[in-house]
Amino acid sequence: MPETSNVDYSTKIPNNVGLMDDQRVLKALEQWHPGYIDWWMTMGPEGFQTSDVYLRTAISIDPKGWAKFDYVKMPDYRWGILLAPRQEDRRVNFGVHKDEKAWQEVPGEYRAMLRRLIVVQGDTEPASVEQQRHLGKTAPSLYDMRNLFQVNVEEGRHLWAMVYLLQKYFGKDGREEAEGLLQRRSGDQDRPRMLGAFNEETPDWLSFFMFTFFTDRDGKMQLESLAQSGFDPLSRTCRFMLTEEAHHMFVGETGVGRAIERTCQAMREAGIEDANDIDAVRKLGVIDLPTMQKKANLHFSLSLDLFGSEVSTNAANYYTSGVKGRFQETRIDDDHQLTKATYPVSKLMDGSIKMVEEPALTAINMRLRDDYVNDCLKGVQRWNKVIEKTGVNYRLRLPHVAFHRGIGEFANIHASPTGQILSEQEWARQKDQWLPAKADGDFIAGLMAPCWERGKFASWIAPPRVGIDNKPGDFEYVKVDRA
Ligand code: BYC
Repeated sequence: MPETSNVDYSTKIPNNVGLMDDQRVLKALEQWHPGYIDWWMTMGPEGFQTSDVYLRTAISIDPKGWAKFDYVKMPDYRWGILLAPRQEDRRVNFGVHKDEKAWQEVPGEYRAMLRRLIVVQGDTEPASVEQQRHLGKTAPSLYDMRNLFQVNVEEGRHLWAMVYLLQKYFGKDGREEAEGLLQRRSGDQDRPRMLGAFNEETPDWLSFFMFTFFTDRDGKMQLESLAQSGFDPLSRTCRFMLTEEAHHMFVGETGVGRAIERTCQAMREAGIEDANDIDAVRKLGVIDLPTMQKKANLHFSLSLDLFGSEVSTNAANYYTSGVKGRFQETRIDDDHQLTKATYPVSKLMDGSIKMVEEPALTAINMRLRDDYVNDCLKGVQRWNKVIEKTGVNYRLRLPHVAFHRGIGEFANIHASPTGQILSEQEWARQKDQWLPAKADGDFIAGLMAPCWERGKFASWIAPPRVGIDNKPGDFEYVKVDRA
């Protein structure tokens, strides 16, 4: 079957890229498949591999009607290779090759660069599944459990997408990199995942929701930038992945939103006015808002690190080569070459934080990070609306970009959430007010009792407004295998 918008399920590996006619790549992927299943069985969702889960599977890549819902056991999920349709006459939209025909093969001079970007992108996908593998056991409802597993299988598919690119376009070293993606492990001392945030733990469901809100949103920004690529197969892959990424961020935003809603309701019912009266709020079996703020501080700052350094020659090279663009590149009104433009970058100068004009080319990461922060802000405002509606007097905020950073301009200083630079001692004294401390983690862990009865939700989270696929509230999203 040639390239089409419908997915060919006749091969072992569902695809819309005509794999039947590409026996070399089909064979390479079939050889990689057992290793992937092995990885999924050992590192994927623990304890639920034999449960029936109400999952969405892509059957076509058309914007409408590409999803089919049904019960599936996760190891039987039909992972596959799905690319957005080829646009006739697509061009390179930026850099020195601007207006040339988009590349259908990897240009020799950009091979190493492209391979590196694809491997980094690919590495994050299994990493997040590894980070989340214990969460099923403490799911606050069958609805949430199902959403977790949907996110997990889609991250698995995103790994397949990057592996396809490696196998098809990068020959022997592509195959080796594809193997490497199954060898590294999140948090492993000797073989860690490549980027910082993907070696952190996701110890509880609030972290999962924050992760899908903040870190999956980095995924969105990075995929948007790669979707601009002059290397057309990468662009098309990322465009399809973005449709799935949107659901992950929905899970995060509504997950945190529902936790906020439940906390505020419980406070109102108990007549608690002071959101900072943590002990009183915690006695209600809900998560106090200041602890949610700490979790947001943590996940936001870890996700900012994923943008690399504010000033980066790597990023400039990616851009000039036409390999990785800016967010919504084609909608920006400039020359798309940036040889003369500048961009304001926040930098540490003489012990204080200042905005400095830098060449726009080297400031590409900073610009993407700014776009990201704006996108996060909108979500935080929606959370604040939830609080506001209940009349509780508290507002969540994003911390300053210098707060708790491990990469870039602010990696070697300490700053408060308002951007005040602090000494080592001041930081040590105050950090537990700003980041989850052990006692906060212990409290949340204590709330994470499984709630698997149909239509029931754990004490700390409100039910969703609507079900998945419009199912009723008591729908059995996961048939938990209790044997
Ligand atoms: N941790 O010039 P620099 C997702 C390295 S998330 C460790 O500052 P550059 C998802 C960097 O590699 C999106 N190392 O940065 C979400 C470089 O090393 P080399 C994933 C880091 O290169 C949720 C050196 O520092 N996709 O999809 O401009 C669930 C100097 O780098 C880090 C991508 O990231 C870090 N945080 O940009 C599931 C897109 N930051 O080369 C999935 C592909 C930097 O000197 N990746 N370094 O050895 C990229 O575009 C770039 O690699 C980065 C870094 C944006 C990550």
